[in-house]
Formats: sequence, C-alpha cells, structure tokens
Amino acid sequence: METSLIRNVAFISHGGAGKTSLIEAILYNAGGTERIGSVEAGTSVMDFDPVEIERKFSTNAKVASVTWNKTLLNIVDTPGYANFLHETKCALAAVDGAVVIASAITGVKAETKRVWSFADEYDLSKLIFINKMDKEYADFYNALGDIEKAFGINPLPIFLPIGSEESFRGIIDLVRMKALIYPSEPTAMYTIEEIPGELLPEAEKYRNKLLEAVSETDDALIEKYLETGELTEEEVRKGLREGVVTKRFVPVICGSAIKNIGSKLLLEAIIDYLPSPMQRGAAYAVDKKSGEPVDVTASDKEFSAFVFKTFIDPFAGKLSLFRVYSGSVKNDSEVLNVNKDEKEKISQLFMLQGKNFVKTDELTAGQIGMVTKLKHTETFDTLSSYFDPVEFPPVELPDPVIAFSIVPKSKDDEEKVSSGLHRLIEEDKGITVKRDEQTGELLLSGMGQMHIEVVVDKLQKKFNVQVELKTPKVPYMETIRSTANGQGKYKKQSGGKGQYGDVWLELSPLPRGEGFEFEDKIVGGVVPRNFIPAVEKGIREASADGVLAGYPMVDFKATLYDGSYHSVDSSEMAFKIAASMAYKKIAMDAKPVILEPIMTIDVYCPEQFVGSVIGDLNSRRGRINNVEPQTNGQHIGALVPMAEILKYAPDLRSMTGGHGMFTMEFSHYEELPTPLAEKLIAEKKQNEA
Ligand SMILES: Nc1nc2c(ncn2[C@@H]2O[C@H](COP(=O)(O)OP(=O)(O)OP(=O)(O)O)[C@@H](O)[C@H]2O)c(=O)[nH]1
Ligand SMILES: [Mg+2]
Repeated sequence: METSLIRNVAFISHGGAGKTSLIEAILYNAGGTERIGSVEAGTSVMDFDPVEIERKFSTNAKVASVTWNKTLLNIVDTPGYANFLHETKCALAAVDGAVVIASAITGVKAETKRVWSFADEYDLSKLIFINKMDKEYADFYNALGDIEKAFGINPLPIFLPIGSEESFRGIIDLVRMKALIYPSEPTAMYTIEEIPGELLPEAEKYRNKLLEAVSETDDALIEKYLETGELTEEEVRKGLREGVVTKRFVPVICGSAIKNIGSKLLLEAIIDYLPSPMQRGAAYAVDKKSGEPVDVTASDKEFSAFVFKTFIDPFAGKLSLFRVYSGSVKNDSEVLNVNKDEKEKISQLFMLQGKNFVKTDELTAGQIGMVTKLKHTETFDTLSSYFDPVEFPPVELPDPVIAFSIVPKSKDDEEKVSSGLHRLIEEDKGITVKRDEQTGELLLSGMGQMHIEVVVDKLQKKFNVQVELKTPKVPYMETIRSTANGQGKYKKQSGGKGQYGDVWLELSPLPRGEGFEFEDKIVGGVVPRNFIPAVEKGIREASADGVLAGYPMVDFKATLYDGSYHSVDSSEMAFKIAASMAYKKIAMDAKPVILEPIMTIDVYCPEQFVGSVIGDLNSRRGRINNVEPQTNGQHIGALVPMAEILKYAPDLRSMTGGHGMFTMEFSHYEELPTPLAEKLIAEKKQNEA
C-alpha cells in the first residue's frame, strides 16, 4: 500500500454527537456494508460489544478500514462519554488527523474540549463536522459560534446547510459554489443545482472568507486573489490541503449522519485535506540500543509498530490493534516486542471493519491492522524488527478517580472474577485492580462510576461472572500540623545476644503533596552510617499506618539528629524498631490530623436545574467556584470532598430528569473537619475492638 494513499483519522467528540452513526454512513457509502448500521437498533458494526449494544454508546476504540478513490481510509471510532476518554486518547496515538464532531443542537460540550486538547497534544490536523442538522432545534450558526468560542479558533465552513430540522435537504458546496440537493431516502446521491437565490448572500460571504483564508497559504495565491478576487477550484483545494496539514485553520462541514447527508462529503474531505502518514512527519521514539531519541518516518525500511488497543475475545483470545510506523510485516513472520524483549510470532494479520476482520497478507508503513494471539504483547508495546529496534512512548493517561470493592455473588466464583478482571485490564488501560492489604478487599478503580459499572457488565457478559459492587472506600490520609521531637529507644540486653537502638527524631510538616522526606543530621557517628537506612525504613514502615486511624501518613519530614549505639548489640533491626517507636510517640505530639481527598467537579445542566444542583452541592460540603452559561444550559464548577460525592451519578440524574452530566477529577487533599475526623477515628476503634 502506497503510504501517500493512506489516511488515518479518529472521530472524536462528546458522547452521543454521532461519531459511530457517521462512521456507519461512511462505511455504507464506500461500499463496506450493505445497510447503514444503527446504534439505536443495535445493528452497528462499530458498536458491537454486547455492553455497547445494550447501552447504545461506545466504550472502546475501534477501527474501520475502507477504500475510496484508491485511498485507504482507517477510521478510528472513539467513545465520547467522560468516563471513557482515556480510550479516546489511546486511539489518537495511532492516527494522523482528527474529525471533531459537534452537534447542531448542543454545540460543543466539555468532553469535546477535552478530546480537542488531546488532539492538540498529538499535534493533529483537524476537520469539524456539525452533525444532526435534521434534528429539532438544529442551528448551524449557533454551533459555529460555539466552536469559535470553545476552541478559540476561526472556524472555516467549506459547506453550508440548506434548510434545517425537518426541512434540512441539502448542502451548499463553497468550493464549487453549487447546491447539493439530497433525496428523502438516505442514499448520499445528491443532485447538483444552482444555489437558491435567498441563500446566495450568505454563501458569498462565507466563500469570500474561504478564499481569503486559503490564499494566505501561498504567496502566488494571495497575489492572484488580491488581483482578481477569485481562485480556481483546484487552487482552493490545494490551499485548503496546505492550511489543514500545517494546522493553519480548521474547515467545517455539516450534515446528518442519520439522513446520510454530508457523510460522503466528509469522506472526500478527509482524503483531500487531511495529511497522509508521509505528510504527518516523523514519529518520536527511542533507539533501544543507544537510548537516544530517534525520528521514525514512513520511509524507514525497518519494521516498527505501536500497539494502541487490545481486545480480549472469549473465543478468539487476544486481539492486538496496531499502527505500523515504518517498514512492513507479513504473515508467518517473527518480530521483536521491544518493551518485553521477547519474540512474537505473527501468524495471521487482519484489517478491520468494526466487528468484521478481513485477512490480509501484509501491513505496510502507515497502515492500521490487527494480529491475534500474541503471547507477551500488551497495549502500548512496540513491535519492531530485530535490526535497530525502536520503542514508542506509552500514552499518558489520567489516574483512576474512583474505586469500588468487588465481591463475587457466589463464593466459588472468586477465581473466575480475578481471572476475568485481569483479562479486562488488558483491554482497558483505565482500570486497575488491587487487593487492599489492610482489608483484603478486591478494589476495582476506574474513571468514574459509569466506567466501573460497564466493566462489571463486561465481566458478566463476556466471562459469565456475577459480582456485586460495594461503596468505594475513601482513601483518607494522615499528616501532622506542627513540629515535635523525641526519642525512641529499643533495648534488650538480658541474656543471649542483646538488642540496642536509640534515636532522636524531629517530625515536621511539609507542604501538601510533598510526601515523605528523611534527613540525616547525625554528626560524629553517634548513629553509625550503616544503621541510618534502617532508621529511615523504620519510619516509612510505621507511617504507612498513621497514628490516628491507621491511614498512611504523608507530607512530613523526619530528621534524625541524635542517638546512641552499642558496639555489639546494635543491629539494623534494633534501629528500625527504635525509629518506629520514636515515630509513633512523636507523631502523636505533632498535632496529627486526617486528610480527605477533594474532587474538582464540573456539572452541566439546563438553566432550570441550576438552583437545585448548587443547593445539593452545598449540602455535600461543596464549594462552588464558578457558574457560567453554555450554549445549552449552565456549567457549574465546584470542589467537593470525595466522601460526599461517591454516588453522585444517580442523584444528578434524578435531580435533572436525566439532563445533567458531570465530570470529576481528583484535585487535592485537605484536612477533614474535626467532628468528622472524630467520627472516623471512633469508627475505626470500634472496628478494631
Ligand atoms: N436526528 C439525528 N440523530 C442522530 C444523528 N446522528 C446520530 N444520531 C443519534 O444520536 C444518538 C447517538 O449517536 P451515536 O452515533 O451513538 O453517537 P456517538 O458520538 O458515537 O456517541 P458515543 O459513542 O457515546 O460517544 C443515536 O441515537 C443516533 O441515532 C443525526 O444526524 N440526526
Ligand atoms: Mg459511538
């Protein structure tokens, strides 16, 4: 496959804007499917996971490859709901451009801003598609204004809608200055007509804007435009391509996925304007042998590829989706997993159309494909030829924000739960599973409540195990508020080998988030050098269970400033115990307090619910930071203690009749108010008794 004839593009936006539906329409238009798959009816080839079919939204990144006009288009569908955006970020690591979908009704939502910033992190060229022009309350120009405000750009329409809502029937092509009129059936077969007279002034206004923008991409074009006030179709297309590839501007297309209006124009715009892997430029990697950074380009001979997604199929096993950055890979070959330094056998390669796999013999530079049954490979690993291996950096993901304890419904299922979860971890880089050492609970952490619920649902649907979720535990911590010092002495010198350790410590507070620091201020060897690491270890271990309620103590400094030893009886163990005794005593004198995690929450809801949402946040000890109007209601930004907001999703849903949504992220730790701290300590004591 010639690399200049490949386009790799991710569709990104807030949840429900129509990414999956648009891809279904494109697949159909390009002859990839016989019918337009529907998310609503559960017939989408992209949203094929049983969980997605039931919930009617995407939870995984997925790939559809189609060929159009000799160009191979690899489209990556991504989730849009806040709890699944880590998956979207992984997908963006595999593409060269992004199509940002906005809604003609709700415009740009918070998640669209987030995924836009992800695309910027990868320095991707973009196109914008304003979808749902057929739906009630659709307003193209409102959405355009929203885009301008939200992204701080000057969006450049290359198509304008003809009619809207029920009367949406066509599109003005500003490059050809023609009207494209669609039949009422969703066929994408338009007729080309003259622009209706009443729309001509608007069309001319945007045509001039377009000509001005594209002429600025080239000196020759600007000269011609200034002289004649016109450019040929060829020149406009060339300028558009130049402007998109160099990220000078973002063209805007409009349409309706459901009515199949505009989706073919989008397909052509992707091919015409977004960069090929060649034009995208070099990818950054590290040379495995020298450890030096290297640029990998599609013209490099040696094979290198990045695994950006893994699926675990209960029957087919592990499916690894990867993007080839250089060279090529064939069936029945061997490659190196650079991260694991292990050999991997490539037996059968595939190209993807959502749930359908198509066998292929070879994948070359720039292509996106899949291989099954790799033994050692995980998401974010690099596959490479043995000669001059390179390693691509992993995608940086946010940390999980919420944890639930999971309990198998049947005791016999414990084994199945843990193996099922470990397979899901391979699929989803946003979850972690760990056993809490203190309580023995199995904790599942993820990006939000909905994310965790989806994981549990997958566990049931894919691996047939039923579990219950229990209220997450709040990860409280402890710290000290003042400086104190004192002695810890461990002495056992009666009969046999004795023990002797003696330390004087000072504990002092550190700023929030600084963790633990140890300083050795011993002079004259009163505590011998070789025992000092044991002193530090003793404090570290003891402070893992804080003195108030057993939560880890953080943000403090321990200074070892005095002590004594015995030439025969002193040992590392004795000093470790002495340090731990000193810590426990001194920490109690240093005004210990409990810290609680505080979350940043962004709530979006229609105007009429603002009062009750704010009232409710206040009752959860929340602090409102800002209330701002959005296109479609209000945005409320607040800080709320995690303990008060563990089960917010169902409450917000009922408060706003399903119209509210929120994103939440860990912000920082703060002191827990005294009455609550006392309650927590009392509970802890009672549990221990
Ligand atoms: N009227 C109308 N409805 C649409 C259009 N596009 C999508 N929808 C509907 O909007 C809903 C969401 O569409 P999806 O394609 O699942 O949206 P998405 O962006 O993939 O959503 P996530 O996967 O959750 O991020 C579905 O019920 C679609 O039928 C459109 O152009 N017009
Ligand atoms: Mg979707």
